[in-house]
Amino acid sequence: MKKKKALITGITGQDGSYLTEYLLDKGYEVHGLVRRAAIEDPAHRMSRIYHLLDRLNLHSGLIENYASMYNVVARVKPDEFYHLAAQSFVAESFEDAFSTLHINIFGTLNALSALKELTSDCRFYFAGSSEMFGKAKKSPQNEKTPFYPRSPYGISKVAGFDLTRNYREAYGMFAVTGILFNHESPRRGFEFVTRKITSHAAKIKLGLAKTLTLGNLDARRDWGHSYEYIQQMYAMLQLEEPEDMVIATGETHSVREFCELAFSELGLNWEDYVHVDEKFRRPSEVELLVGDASCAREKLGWKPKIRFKDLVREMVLADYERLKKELSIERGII
Ligand code: NDP
Ligand code: GDR
Repeated sequence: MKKKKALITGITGQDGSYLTEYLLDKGYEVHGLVRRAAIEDPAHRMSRIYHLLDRLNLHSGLIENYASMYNVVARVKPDEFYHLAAQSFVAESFEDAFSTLHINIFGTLNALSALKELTSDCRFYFAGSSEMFGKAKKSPQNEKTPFYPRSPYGISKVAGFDLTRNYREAYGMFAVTGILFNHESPRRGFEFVTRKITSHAAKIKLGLAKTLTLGNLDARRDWGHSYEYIQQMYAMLQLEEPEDMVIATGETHSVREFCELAFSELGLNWEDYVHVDEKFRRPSEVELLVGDASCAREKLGWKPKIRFKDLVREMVLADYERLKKELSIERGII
């Protein structure tokens, strides 16, 4: 049987790397769109997929450039398109709203437009976000909750959601948005609060840092595991009918709780090390997110297996082991 072809943008990121492993295991031919700089420096800029490089087909390009997108889609003619690339850091979107809106909105429009022109039977997944709910009037949030984005990032994702729906309705394309709540892993970028906490806790334990400075400790998020979430992206594209869906655990925890747990895993008391600095606060904050994923539970059989405590433990122990190994190499022990 002919192999199915998947094209992934954002393949070098947290979700892209897990999704690639998952689809390769399923026998897919996997293609990825990456920035040229990544191809020039694979060990550093493609570290999350470095172990898979000989099984992948990479194409260089920028999502915000229509010619890049058109050429890649024309070359690959994918059966499934996972559009994960984005300027994904909310805090950065306040610093540079123009780039965030440009990359995220045009990236999505370019993908949809190229598919419509070249291969409109391809199934399209758009990485929507719980940040679209923002200052939600109701908790928990589900597919019917009105959007109230609180950052340029959130606004860009609402635009992507609307574009995806419009291409589905106007051109009959199988185009869906996964409204995913925060999901983390040992592959999470260091700028996000979970990884910032686990990497600093590990550094402090090993004597490589003395303190950790954060912003709003009271913010609450619904944190799940990336590896489980990417499986729902795939599942959404296998449904008979296209449908937008929330993926979440239904539990919410504060940044403070995350700190407490991460430090205590290493036998430390977080209050001895964590400081607050206003500079890490956002001009407009999303205080509380918690998802109602009953639709995904019914249609996809979604049920999170990795709970909050296990997620924190996995992340902090992975950082601790990684740093310990790096230290040993540096000191010539191994
Ligand atoms: P990451 O930040 O880990 O990855 C982002 C990816 O996008 C990277 O591969 C990056 O490439 C790529 N990228 C960024 N800008 C461009 C560009 N201009 N051209 C080409 N590629 C680009 O994000 P995640 O894996 O965590 O998230 C995946 C998607 O899901 C994102 O769209 C994010 O907004 C969304 N999302 C994430 C959630 C989460 O909790 N993780 C929750 C909800 C939505 P490079 O490596 O070169 O920088
Ligand atoms: P978020 O993730 O904005 O939810 O977006 P992030 O981890 O950056 O922030 C979560 C909450 O923690 C608070 N916070 C801090 N955040 C960071 N990064 N650094 C700090 O020092 C700090 N101190 C407190 C934040 O104010 C916020 O309330 C993530 C991204 O993956 C998006 O791409 C995705 O769409 C959403 O999750 C769902």
